[in-house]
Amino acid sequence: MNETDQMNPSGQSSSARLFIMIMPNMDRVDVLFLYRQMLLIRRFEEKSAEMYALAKIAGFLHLYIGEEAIAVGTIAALRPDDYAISAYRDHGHCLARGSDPGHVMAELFGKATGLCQGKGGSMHLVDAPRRFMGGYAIVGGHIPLATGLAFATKYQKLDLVTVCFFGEGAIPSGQAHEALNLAALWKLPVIFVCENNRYGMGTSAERAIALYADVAGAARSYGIMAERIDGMDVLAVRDVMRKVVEQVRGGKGPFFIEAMTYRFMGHSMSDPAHGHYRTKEEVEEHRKRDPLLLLKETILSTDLGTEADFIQLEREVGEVVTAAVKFADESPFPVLSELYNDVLAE
Ligand SMILES: Cc1ncc(C[n+]2csc(CCOP(=O)(O)OP(=O)(O)O)c2C)c(N)n1
Repeated sequence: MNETDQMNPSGQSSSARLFIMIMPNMDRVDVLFLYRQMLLIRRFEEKSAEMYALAKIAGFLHLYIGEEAIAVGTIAALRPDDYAISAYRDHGHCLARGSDPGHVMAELFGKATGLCQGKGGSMHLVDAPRRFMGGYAIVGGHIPLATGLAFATKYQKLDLVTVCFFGEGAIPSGQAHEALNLAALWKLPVIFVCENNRYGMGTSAERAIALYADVAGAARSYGIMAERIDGMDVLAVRDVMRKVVEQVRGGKGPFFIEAMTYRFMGHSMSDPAHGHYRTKEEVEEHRKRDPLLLLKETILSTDLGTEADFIQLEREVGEVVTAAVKFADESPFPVLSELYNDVLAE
């Protein structure tokens, strides 16, 4: 705020008021909440990487760092009873849906107190009470599940939407096309959110996907409405999603979002942040549009928050993540007989 700015009775500067008139969906509580959710995912995942290096977490660990704005912006537009489902890069979606960080960390540790009693691990988080219907490890394998969930809610005449998150690498797969076809044919209330981070493991989209220049074109070819958005800008994601959710809930059929993003880390913990398939310079270039940085700049420049707010949020989130690790570490491993529970054998 500059010296000539005047404060209005609500404590906002005139420049903040002007911005709010242009972007009526912004208020202090909202924007700080969005920032907190992204910060929680970021700090939780940084801590998971540390725990992986200490061998507290086994198996695969795929981090979502850099892509947080998509999960947070999208889920902010949902009702608590709507469904969400995602692939193996799922910690961010699950935390954004409101799952308890202690139970999520315990699941990564393979502990009995984990979201799935320690039997799912990082790639298979499920929190049914929060309508988070899972992380799935088979690329594109959950897209038909999302279509099925949407079919079930329509069949039961419920006014719910299902959001399905997946990477652009799923688009060339057969099941993605079958699912898009049925969703379009039956006008199902499903929103496909393609998180286009430009790489599938160590292969760039240009080298693997014929439609890489217009991934959303796959959906349009089935008559599904589609839009490409900036997946690094959480406010843009949330505002587009609010309109899309309203439209889909209103019975207009499915929608496809291609959210352009970038993963700052390697594909998984076994891949260095910038392997042989991309340069350090490219990663650094994208880091300039870090979603946390972008939102922080907006909040400060509109006087919706101060440096003190960010210090406070860091402290709060830091405590939550520390407590999550302590909970996971002190929890017991599942007993051996648990192996035979939750197993379907007919
Ligand atoms: C059907 C299938 N084929 C191959 C793999 C191995 N695989 C794991 S992740 C991955 C890349 C997927 O990239 P994308 O869908 O863009 O998601 P991202 O990892 O970039 O989030 C591949 C090929 C798999 N898990 N499932």
